[in-house]
Amino acid sequence: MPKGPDYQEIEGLIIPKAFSPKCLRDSLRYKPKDNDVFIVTFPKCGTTWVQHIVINILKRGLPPESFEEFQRLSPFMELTGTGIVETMPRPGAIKTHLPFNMQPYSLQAKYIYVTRNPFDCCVSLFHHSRTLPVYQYSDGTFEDFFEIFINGETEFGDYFDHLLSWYEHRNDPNVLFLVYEKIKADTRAAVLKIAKFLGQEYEDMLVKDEQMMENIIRQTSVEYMKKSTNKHFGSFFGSVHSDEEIDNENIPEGLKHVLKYMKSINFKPQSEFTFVRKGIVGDWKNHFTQKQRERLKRKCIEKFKGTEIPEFWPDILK
Ligand code: PPS
Repeated sequence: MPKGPDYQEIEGLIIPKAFSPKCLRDSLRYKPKDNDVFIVTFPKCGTTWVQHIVINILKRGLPPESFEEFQRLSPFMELTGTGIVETMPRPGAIKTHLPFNMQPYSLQAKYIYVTRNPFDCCVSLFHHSRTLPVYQYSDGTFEDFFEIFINGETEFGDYFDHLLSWYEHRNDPNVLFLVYEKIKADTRAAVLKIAKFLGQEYEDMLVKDEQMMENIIRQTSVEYMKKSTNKHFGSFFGSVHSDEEIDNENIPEGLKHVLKYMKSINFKPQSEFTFVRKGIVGDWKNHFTQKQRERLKRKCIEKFKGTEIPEFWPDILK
């Protein structure tokens, strides 16, 4: 039996064991407001990057200043719970990792879905699970993790079902469907597309102000985010919080739950989290054996049959 990270299953969905089951249940029942924007992904497909692009656009060229501000403007609903989502400043963007059939959905809300090739996604989720202590997976092997991934048994379920569930909605007027590798190849075009989707005034603002556009591209680059975002995440998750600190009313319910969970597993403080890791296309080549490559490729061919998805990643799936 391959050993996976510490997970739990709530309402048929696999989530990290550190998450509050109540927050997940509340999230599944959240009623979207008309001006809600959601950023939806399978884990490790470019969520944090697109969250930062959206925040930089909404803040008219300024990046988030702290972890707390980032959370306020773009909470991860299944993690934080719905309390902070109900009261967050709008416009903002709510992060979820839900497949379409579980996503709180309204035609009056907007959804940005981001996908990434499954090879790099698998590698990225492997490192994420090994690095964050809550998964108790620091000794996890890629060999084991690969089996969990290809069997659709990682957090948030099966990569392929997730992608296919949203692919069907790629042309809906309230859905913007993005591909990580395409954002990487032409970030400027992607930023403009996202701005237009958020509202014509944001696209006009960027077309008029070249300096703002350049600032946003720089402030959402992997080099910039490796420094700022990793520091922000480390400032919150890197230390052991006292009971009084956890009781602070400004900390969302689900984050309190995670902080308590971290204490219960004797988490050791660490100053930085490599949440933003390499941010490149093709790191999978440093991890996959030939056999693993062939198996995942076969699965892609079978699952993506009859769709245009293979065209997203011609180099890998040709
Ligand atoms: S999560 O936990 O699901 O929210 O993770 P997510 O943000 O979706 O994915 C993390 C991967 O995205 C990379 N990343 C970036 N790539 C390019 N540019 C920027 N600015 C950027 N920010 C984050 C991050 O490094 C993870 O990929 P890997 O391959 O692990 O480096």
